[in-house]
Amino acid sequence: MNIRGFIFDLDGVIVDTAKYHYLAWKNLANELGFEFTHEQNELFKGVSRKRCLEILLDIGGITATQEQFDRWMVEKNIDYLAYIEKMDKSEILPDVPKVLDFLRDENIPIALGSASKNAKAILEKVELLPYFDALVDGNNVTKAKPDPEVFLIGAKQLGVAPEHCVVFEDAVAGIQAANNAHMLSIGIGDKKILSEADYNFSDFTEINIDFLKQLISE
Ligand code: B16
Ligand code: MG
Repeated sequence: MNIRGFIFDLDGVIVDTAKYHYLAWKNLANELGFEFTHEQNELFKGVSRKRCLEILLDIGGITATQEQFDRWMVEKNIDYLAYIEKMDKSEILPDVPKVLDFLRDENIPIALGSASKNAKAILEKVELLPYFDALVDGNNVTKAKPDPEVFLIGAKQLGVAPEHCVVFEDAVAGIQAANNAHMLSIGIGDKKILSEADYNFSDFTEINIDFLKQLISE
């Protein structure tokens, strides 16, 4: 399929940071006097921090001043970073290193395409940063997924045409962003939810080396 560049989302693909986002948002919701459930947390996956807070305040029926909004964004992130601080490589999702090692051995460039502004710190904590040739995260993009911007910048930084890139994503908006970028999209997670993906796998244990070889073969 002549794939020359691999782009990975972070949360839900490389590590499960959603559980820490959940705890930090829940702490904030409780402090503001309402509950925040696991089901509601699903709405937050792949969504920017600012948009998450807007949705959270909607759930709680709270109208915030700009000053409060900014303060709660900072508070949530400080709380979240305390969880991130304790992460180590045991939190890498199963068989992700298998895929990254294969790509490194084949000299295929690798990029991160994440909405998180904490992406670099997380990759450092789990000791995967050296694998990445390009990092595109919440600090570099102006338009959120499903806009293709994050992945197009990633492809550009890798020096690979979008048509020769593949994206691994766990969020519907992420799959749509990859499709909008004219890249091959691979859904990691529930096939029913990620039905717009070109290929679907529950996780990386289902992706074998033969499939990867097929992707990079001319
Ligand atoms: P931060 P991804 C996303 O990561 C998360 O899924 C989403 O829940 C979070 O709000 C967003 O990053 C921003 O994260 O607060 O660290 O900037 O899936 O795009 O890697
Ligand atoms: Mg994700």
